[in-house]
Amino acid sequence: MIRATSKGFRLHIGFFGRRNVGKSSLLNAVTQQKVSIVSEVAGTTTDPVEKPMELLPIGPVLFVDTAGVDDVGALGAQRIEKTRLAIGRSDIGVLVTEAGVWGEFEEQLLTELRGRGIPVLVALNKADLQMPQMEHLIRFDREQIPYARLVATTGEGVDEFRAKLWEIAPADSVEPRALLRDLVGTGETAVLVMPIDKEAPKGRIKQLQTQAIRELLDGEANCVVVKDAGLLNVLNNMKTPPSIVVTDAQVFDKVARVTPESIPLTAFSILLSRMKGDLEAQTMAAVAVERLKAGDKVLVAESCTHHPVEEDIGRVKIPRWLRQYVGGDLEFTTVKGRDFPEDLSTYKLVIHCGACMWNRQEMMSRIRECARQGVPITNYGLVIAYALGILERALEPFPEALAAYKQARRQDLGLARESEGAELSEDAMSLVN
Ligand SMILES: Nc1nc2c(ncn2[C@@H]2O[C@H](COP(=O)(O)OP(=O)(O)OP(=O)(O)O)[C@@H](O)[C@H]2O)c(=O)[nH]1
Ligand code: SF4
Ligand SMILES: [Mg+2]
Repeated sequence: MIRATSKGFRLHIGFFGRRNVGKSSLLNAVTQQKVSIVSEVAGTTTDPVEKPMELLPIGPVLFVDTAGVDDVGALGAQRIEKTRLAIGRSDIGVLVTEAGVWGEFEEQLLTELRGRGIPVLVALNKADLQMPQMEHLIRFDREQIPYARLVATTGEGVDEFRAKLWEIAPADSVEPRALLRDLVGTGETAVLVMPIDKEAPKGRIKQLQTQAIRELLDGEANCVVVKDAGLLNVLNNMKTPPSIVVTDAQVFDKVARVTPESIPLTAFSILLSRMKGDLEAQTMAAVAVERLKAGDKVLVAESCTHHPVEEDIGRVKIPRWLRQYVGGDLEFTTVKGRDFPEDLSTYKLVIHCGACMWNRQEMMSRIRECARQGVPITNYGLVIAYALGILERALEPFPEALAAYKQARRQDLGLARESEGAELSEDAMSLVN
């Protein structure tokens, strides 16, 4: 089945709670489908079960049913770990409990969800068997914790439950953060540079690039899509210069050379940092390259498990340039998908992919974790632009990030290296040659 909306653009709604409280029954009631297996045996759901659907009026959502947080044994511990990962990528957490029951597990889940800034909806299920306790309801009202009484097996209360989901949906999920629609006005034109290289998916263009085209068309803007080799010709033939040129970071240097300084230029991965992450924080982290010393550990993280190609950007090009820049060896660790070390304290820098497949909550949960452990986290495009000496130019469309970058440059110890600018550019060429 072809899904029109990739997972990364869907609002993630996770169902959490103890075993047997009716999480799967509730998912089935909300979706009106038999998505998840239901049984009276505790521990029926083991791995997270995902169900994408259109939930009006919210729009595209991804429901995630999980294993109970009170699971037991060695396998149970692994299941709980997967449930915890699902918490990290939820935009909304549904805390399912049996009406009248509230204990340590519910309290821990509530604390964890709130601690991560995830809006919570408490589902007081099995309300046909037991009434919710007044003291619990008073507490929810006092702390402004939304709740809904439900009987998942009959569907009672499901409409109210859906309405409450809509009420607590984060503003940027109802109106998703812009990729580039705010940068190109009605009737204006953006040029999108897409190298069709070995990494390009066969027979189609990347989801992110499709999203960019769609945003431009929705905003009554125009879009010219071109390969890097054809860019000069296209720019020369345009009577009115484009409002922006957006390129794949892999060809940033070529595109920067061809694009006149008067035309704003940035990269898809920088747009992604703004949309899915924290552009200011990730920009400041790019400057942390200056603090690296030989022997330091660097973590390279990719959100998906795409097959690495020869001269892969994260495994080959960025490590090669960084080693040259630092003038010694660095220890690189590469992780993919949901693998991410719990203890980051030994790393001096985390370089992340753009996370185009993820929702913002999941990327932000990594950014927050890095911040908590005091490790700077940047992304591929930002590091490449920095290496090439064109980060300042690439940030011009984003004044706040540009200001953060300038401040980081001023503060950073690495200013000593500024005099080596010529050498920097030469080293950086190895990134793209
Ligand atoms: N009476 C009543 N029974 C319910 C209700 N919701 C679920 N159940 C029953 O509770 C049992 C457990 O339901 P599940 O949906 O499998 O619960 P779960 O939380 O997904 O359980 P695990 O996957 O084992 O963690 C099943 O026998 C359901 O039929 C409800 O609202 N009322
Ligand atoms: S590695 Fe990251 S940026 Fe590249 S395709 Fe996968 S999720 Fe998207
Ligand atoms: Mg279940």
